[in-house]
Amino acid sequence: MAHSKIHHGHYPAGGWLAAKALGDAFHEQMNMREEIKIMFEMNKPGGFDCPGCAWPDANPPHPVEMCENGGKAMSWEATSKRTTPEFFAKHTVGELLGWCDYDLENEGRLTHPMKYDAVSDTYQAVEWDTAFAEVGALLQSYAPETVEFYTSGRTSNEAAFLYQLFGREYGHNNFPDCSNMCHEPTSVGLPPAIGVGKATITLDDLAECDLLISIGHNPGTNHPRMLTYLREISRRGAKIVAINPLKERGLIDFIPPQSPMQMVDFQPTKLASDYYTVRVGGDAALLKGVMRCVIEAHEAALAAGQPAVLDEAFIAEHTSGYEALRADVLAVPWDKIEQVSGLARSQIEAIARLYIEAERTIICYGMGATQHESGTQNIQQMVNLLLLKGNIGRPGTGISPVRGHSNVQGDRTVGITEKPNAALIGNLEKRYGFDVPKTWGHAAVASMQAIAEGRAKALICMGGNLVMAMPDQSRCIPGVKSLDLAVHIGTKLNRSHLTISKNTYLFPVLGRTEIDRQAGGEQAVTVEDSMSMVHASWGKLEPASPHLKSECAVVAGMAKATLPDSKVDWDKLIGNYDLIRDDIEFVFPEFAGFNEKIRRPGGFHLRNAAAEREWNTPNGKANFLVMDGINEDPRAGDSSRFSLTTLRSHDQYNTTVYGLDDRYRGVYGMRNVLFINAAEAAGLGVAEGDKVNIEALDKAGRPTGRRLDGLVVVVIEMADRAAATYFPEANDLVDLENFDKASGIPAYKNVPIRIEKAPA
Ligand SMILES: Nc1nc2c(c(=O)[nH]1)N[C@H]1C(S)=C(S)[C@@H](COP(=O)(O)OP(=O)(O)OC[C@H]3O[C@@H](n4cnc5c(=O)[nH]c(N)nc54)[C@H](O)[C@@H]3O)O[C@H]1N2
Ligand SMILES: Nc1nc2c(c(=O)[nH]1)N[C@H]1C(S)=C(S)[C@@H](COP(=O)(O)OP(=O)(O)OC[C@H]3O[C@@H](n4cnc5c(=O)[nH]c(N)nc54)[C@H](O)[C@@H]3O)O[C@H]1N2
Ligand SMILES: [Mo]
Repeated sequence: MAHSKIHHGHYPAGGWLAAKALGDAFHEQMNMREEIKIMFEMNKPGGFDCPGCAWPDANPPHPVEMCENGGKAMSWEATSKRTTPEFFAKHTVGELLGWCDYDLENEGRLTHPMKYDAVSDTYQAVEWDTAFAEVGALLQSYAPETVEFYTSGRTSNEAAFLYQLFGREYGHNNFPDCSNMCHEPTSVGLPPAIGVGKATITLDDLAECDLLISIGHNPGTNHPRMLTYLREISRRGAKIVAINPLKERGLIDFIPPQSPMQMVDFQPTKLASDYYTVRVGGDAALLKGVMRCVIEAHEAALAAGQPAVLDEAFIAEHTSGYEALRADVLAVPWDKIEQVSGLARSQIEAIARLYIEAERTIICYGMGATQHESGTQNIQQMVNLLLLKGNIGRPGTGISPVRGHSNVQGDRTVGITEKPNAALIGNLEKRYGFDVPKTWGHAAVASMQAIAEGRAKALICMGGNLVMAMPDQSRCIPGVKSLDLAVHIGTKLNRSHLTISKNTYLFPVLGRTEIDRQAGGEQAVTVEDSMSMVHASWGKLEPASPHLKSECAVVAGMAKATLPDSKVDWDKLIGNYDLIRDDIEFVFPEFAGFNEKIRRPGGFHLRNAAAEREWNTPNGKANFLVMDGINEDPRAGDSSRFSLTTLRSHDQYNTTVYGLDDRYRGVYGMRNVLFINAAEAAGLGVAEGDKVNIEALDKAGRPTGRRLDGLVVVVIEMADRAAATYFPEANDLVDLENFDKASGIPAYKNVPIRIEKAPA
């Protein structure tokens, strides 16, 4: 294991270290020749989509449309290492449970369909047809509403469409999805406000904005290709305001590894012009404070006979609810805003001044805004701020949720939802002629509650690592173990696969880098990025094993075995994915011309009505939506209480741990760390490198017994009253019942804890 250390260097994001890290990742996982070939094909027309994040591709593409972390994701999938039946024969599940997450996935790609054998406590190879028949027979024996169909966001549009078709013909709407842990507050919060649940911007808008406000997002690690755009924004003199409790390297300065000049000069470009370390959970207070300043400035200007600050014409013609919003924000006392946000009134006034001066503003945001009990309302406050100055539906303006998994948005677009609307139900029934269940099903928290409470019989996982990604392993793990059936469709071994139910199957599938050969020849799949661009992805590598199936073929195999009288011609659809796309187009008319359009370089943009100021809300307007209160002071008089936020390191992809370094935060060779600021460390009587224990508290501040011991203190610049550590290790501290009631997203970013110095 690597030597662990803490070293706070002053290196900009990107630069030679990013280039080196990328080289190391390639070197460790695969041979050089393939690496060069794929690097130039990734994220290009005719190539494959990066299995990393959902950031859009440039069109025309850059010569190398790839970043350090995309390279890690790709090499992790295109590795030459293999997890074979021989491996499983040698290691019992009991033994593998003792391995760390990194070591499990680092065994490489799964090669054969496997079935768990309780007598030997091992996974054993099984023929695909046998496995499908057994799974089908089991599924036939359950009431469909007791079965949960999880989707992780790497799944292609085609596989996701077939998967929801299978689930609905089988008879349920239980579609928990990784976006339930991620951007559900976007999908739920934006539609009542602006009529669509997606970003209203495209890459072109980034080139035209005067101000970009980034809230709770760490692009240096999670969307590194975005840094190129932030750099351009900064270089042309536009402002970037970062609102984040942690001072994140990737928002401060950057050297693009693709820029030879900057690499040689070592002259980074400054990114955020202004950085505010808001308190964890303080975003709504901050936004209300900013809106208060903007409205007061507007009213003062009008009283003094000066030009309006607000876009009065836009508000009058396009919006509803302004008066209620005005009354709400003017009523919040400044001392409360300061207390909850942790920022001084003068700082909030400074943000408001930048917003007032800017002609065109974009707000982008990530998990720091969504993963809260008030996640949905946080997003709606951002929209309110934008609407005040008509900053939606004009070039250079808009709202930009920065999505996670590379196709998490597309999966939702093609029907992965627990709440099918009338159009989806009607079109599916028209196309296929079976009755679509009308009762709403389960999203992620509801399905895990059903599993934990013994109401569910079976769990099918299309990718992902649900048991570890969800909160509360103390409840999830026993729940999953008590299921009658679990089927995991994945590429690499993870801890969910080792959480054994009565009948457990592991189905290995092709990754996006691999050639997908079906009866009708080589197939492309499609994905939708964070800005609604849909394009094709063609795998280029030989499959990791001849026994792999595509995700589409696995869904079809299970569906045929479960539904012998299916109305769907599964074999025909998987023989030629164009036919799946024809069906998608029928069910979702916004895909008109789907097959033709994906053959154009760069793909096509799904129309976003709000971006054209067409508001598909019940009242036909963009709505200012009032949030009750501003969250309470998290510490509420108890100075030993902290708000724990759980983050990604630079060396992980969700539950996939690539390595033990978090270069931008100065951590090397370990993950058991707790970030706090210097004053809080002093208050606790600990110094950097000391060990602390943390324990989760319930809402009333009582200890819950859920703890993480022996975390190493890392002192960094961050808001007070807060601490941060990595997920998934911290997930058992997150209470499954602590979620946003509007969207169901777990409050991963605000866990009440107590910290104590570990006894020597
Ligand atoms: N390399 C890599 N890329 C990824 C992923 C990965 O794991 N690795 N994951 C993918 C996925 S699925 C997703 S959803 C995205 C996630 O990408 P991000 O949204 O960037 O996710 P996080 O790292 O969880 O957290 C983002 C930031 O929120 C800040 N934060 C924490 N609490 C608060 C708060 O209360 N208020 C504010 N304003 N900020 C807060 C943290 O300091 C952190 O900088 O990235 C995607 N891309
Ligand atoms: N505390 C805390 N918890 C969190 C978060 C947080 O910020 N804090 N973030 C949440 C978020 S935003 C998300 S999106 C979830 C992530 O939750 P998931 O999406 O469930 O988890 P991943 O870690 O992305 O899944 C990794 C596994 O996916 C499989 N896989 C990889 N590629 C493919 C493929 O092409 N096809 C198939 N079928 N399988 C594949 C591999 O077997 C791999 O082990 O975690 C959530 N959990
Ligand atoms: Mo995510």
